[in-house]
Amino acid sequence: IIKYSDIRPISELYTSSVLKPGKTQRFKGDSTLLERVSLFQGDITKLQVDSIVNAANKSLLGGGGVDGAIHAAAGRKLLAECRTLNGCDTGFSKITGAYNLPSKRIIHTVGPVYSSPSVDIKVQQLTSCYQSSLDLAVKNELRHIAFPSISTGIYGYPIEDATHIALNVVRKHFEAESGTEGSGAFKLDRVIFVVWSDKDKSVYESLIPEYFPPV
Ligand code: AR6
Repeated sequence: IIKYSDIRPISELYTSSVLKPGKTQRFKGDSTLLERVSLFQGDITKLQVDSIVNAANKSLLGGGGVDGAIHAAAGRKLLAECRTLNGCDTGFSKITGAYNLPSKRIIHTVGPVYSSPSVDIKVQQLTSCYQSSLDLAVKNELRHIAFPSISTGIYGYPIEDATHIALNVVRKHFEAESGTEGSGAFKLDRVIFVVWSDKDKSVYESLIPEYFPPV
C-alpha cells in the first residue's frame, strides 16, 4: 500500500531537476498548482487515496489492463455493484465503492477506441473522460484523484496526444476553480497522474512543464 503522504508533488521533481522548464509554455507558472499535481509510476490499485480512476469499457463489467487489475484487487463485490449501473457511454464516468482496495472510491470512465470515428470525436471523448471524472470527484468531495493513462493501452490512443489532453483538462479545471475563489466550493487537494511504463513516464515528464511550468 502506498500512502497519500508518500506520493510527492511535482514541485519536488523540479527541485531535483527531474522536471525542467519546457520549450513551450502553455500556461503561466503557479506555485500552488505544483503542490496539487503528482506523477507516480506504479500500480494504481496500491494507492491509498480518496479516488482512483478505472479505464473501463462500456459494459463496466471488467476486462484486461488496468480494469482487470482493479477488478481483481477490489474483489467480486465491485463486479456486483457494476452490474447495477447498466454500463456507461464513451466519454462518461460512473462512481462505485472500492471494496478491497485501499482507496475510498473508484471512478470508472470509458475512453475512446483509437481506431474509431473521427479525430475530433476522439479528442472530445477523451477530454470528457477526464472532465467527467474530475466533476465526480468534486461532487463527492473526494480530495484526491489518481488517473491512469486512459485509452493508451488496449484502446491504442497515442501516448503523446493523450497526455496533452490529460494535462490540458486538469490545468483548465484548476483555472476554472480559481474563478470561484471564496465561494466555499469543494476543491481537490491533488491530481495524481499514474504511469505504468518508463516510456509513458518520460512523456509526462517532458509535457508537464508545458502545462504546469516552474515559477
Ligand atoms: N496501474 C496503473 N496503470 C496500469 C495498470 C495498473 N495496475 N495496468 C495497466 N496500466 P488499458 P485502455 C496502464 O489497456 O487503453 C480493458 O480491457 C497501461 O499500461 O488498461 O483505456 C477495458 O475493459 C496503460 O498505460 O486501458 C477496456 O476494454 C493504461 O493503464 C480497455 O481495456 C491504460 O491501458 C480499455 O483500454
